[in-house]
Amino acid sequence: MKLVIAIVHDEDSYDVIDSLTEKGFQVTKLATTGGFLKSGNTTLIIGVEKDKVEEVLDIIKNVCKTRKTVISAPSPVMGTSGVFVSNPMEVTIGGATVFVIDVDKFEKF
Ligand code: 2BA
Repeated sequence: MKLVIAIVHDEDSYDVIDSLTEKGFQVTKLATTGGFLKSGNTTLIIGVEKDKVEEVLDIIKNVCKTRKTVISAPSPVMGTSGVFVSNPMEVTIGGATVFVIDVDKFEKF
């Protein structure tokens, strides 16, 4: 068995969950926060048999879109003069960041 951990955009999360559950996969949704943007995203955990991993990844790939966002990074000027100068920086987020890990043991009690 494998555990798929997929970090997706909040706006894609319900479509991904619907597509996965329609195909019979079980999903747990976690509300998470990206370390870089410090904004919300969604982490999905999906326990799945090894031979079904590609099907899960295809569903995630088909639903999740890349997005661009502009953030205000602090300018180096700030450190030397104390004056805040906004330094816009474009960041591309997702489609999805996915980890697939081995599961040693899976039980339901
Ligand atoms: P964030 O950490 O908020 O990152 C959002 C986006 O900002 C990233 O998109 C990436 O394009 C950019 N970014 C991240 N760190 C950066 C840096 N040090 N310098 C410049 N740009 C940077 P994605 O790569 O698509 O990642 C989306 C979210 O997936 C991340 O949100 C984070 O929550 C998660 N993630 C991505 N890679 C990860 C990893 N190796 N381990 C754990 N979580 C990860």
